[in-house]
Amino acid sequence: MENESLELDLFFEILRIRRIEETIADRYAEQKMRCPMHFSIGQEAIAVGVCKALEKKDAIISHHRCHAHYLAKGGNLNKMIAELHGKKTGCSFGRAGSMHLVDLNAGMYGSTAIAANTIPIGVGLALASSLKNEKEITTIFFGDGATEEGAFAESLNFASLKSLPTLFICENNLYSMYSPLSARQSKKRDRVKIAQANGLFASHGNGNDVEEVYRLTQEAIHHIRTQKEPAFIELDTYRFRSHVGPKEDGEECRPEAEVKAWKNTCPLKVYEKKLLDQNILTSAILESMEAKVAAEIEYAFSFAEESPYPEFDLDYEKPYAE
Ligand SMILES: Cc1ncc(C[n+]2csc(CCOP(=O)(O)OP(=O)(O)O)c2C)c(N)n1
Ligand SMILES: [Mg+2]
Repeated sequence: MENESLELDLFFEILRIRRIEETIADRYAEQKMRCPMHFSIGQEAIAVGVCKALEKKDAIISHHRCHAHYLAKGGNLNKMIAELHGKKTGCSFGRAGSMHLVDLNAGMYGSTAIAANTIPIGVGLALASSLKNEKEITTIFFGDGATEEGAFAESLNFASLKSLPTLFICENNLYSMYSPLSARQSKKRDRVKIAQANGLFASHGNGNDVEEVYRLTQEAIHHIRTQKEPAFIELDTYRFRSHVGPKEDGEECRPEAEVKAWKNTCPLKVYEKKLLDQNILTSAILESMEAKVAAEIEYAFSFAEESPYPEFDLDYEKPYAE
């Protein structure tokens, strides 16, 4: 959408991703989308702020919670909704589902469900672009839980050793499934320091503040381009739904007060208020944004429902992306 300012662009993207995921969550019970889903509701500002600072030719790679990354990078919404429906018109021809979104036209190189699995794959993409002397940056999105895997440490070391144009984005939502960070990592374990100790440029910020995310990403990209060193950013955030599935805080064992406090930092609501107070956003603009998104979502769902299922075959040699 053509907006009049960077702020409105950022706001629109957060709103769009929120409404798309809310619609998927609301319609999940219809059982037309049969794959497990991990929602990014509450965490959208990271995907939006990071991807806004990237160029179209830059690559991203994601993990099981990938809808927001795919959409923020410019992935095709119709193909995403069709993929969730298991339809032939999906971005992986209906053969993959929610955790394996890919859109090479948008530089979205895919996602997989194995924790930390895509971190070394992203470093491999950066190695390829470095060997070919291309200028693309590869951004790897992963969670706090993934930083406990050996692949994370190995990837930081290799990217740094080979000066690869890699941007590591850790979305710290405090939980790995149902386990809080305090039950999994020492209080003294500092992921920013781990990245620095491996030779990376590293920073830490508020992942629910889209302007801060955008600024930190721009700084990191500047560093990658000028110093030829990879970068790492840890961004604090919180998911508003259950680990998997559309439930609102259902069966989560998360303290009520904690959930409430984080909901007060909602990246959409807080930014909406800020922009309204600054007269950058008006209720008329908001209304037209909501209408535009609603029409886009309605079309995507009709497209998905009217699309055919793929023919049943077990030919695993076929590609999973165009
Ligand atoms: C190697 C591996 N171990 C365990 C799992 C089960 N699992 C699925 S999602 C997840 C949580 C990952 O947490 P985090 O990386 O913080 O991402 P978040 O879900 O919080 O976005 C786990 C442990 C897995 N998919 N892969
Ligand atoms: Mg997590």
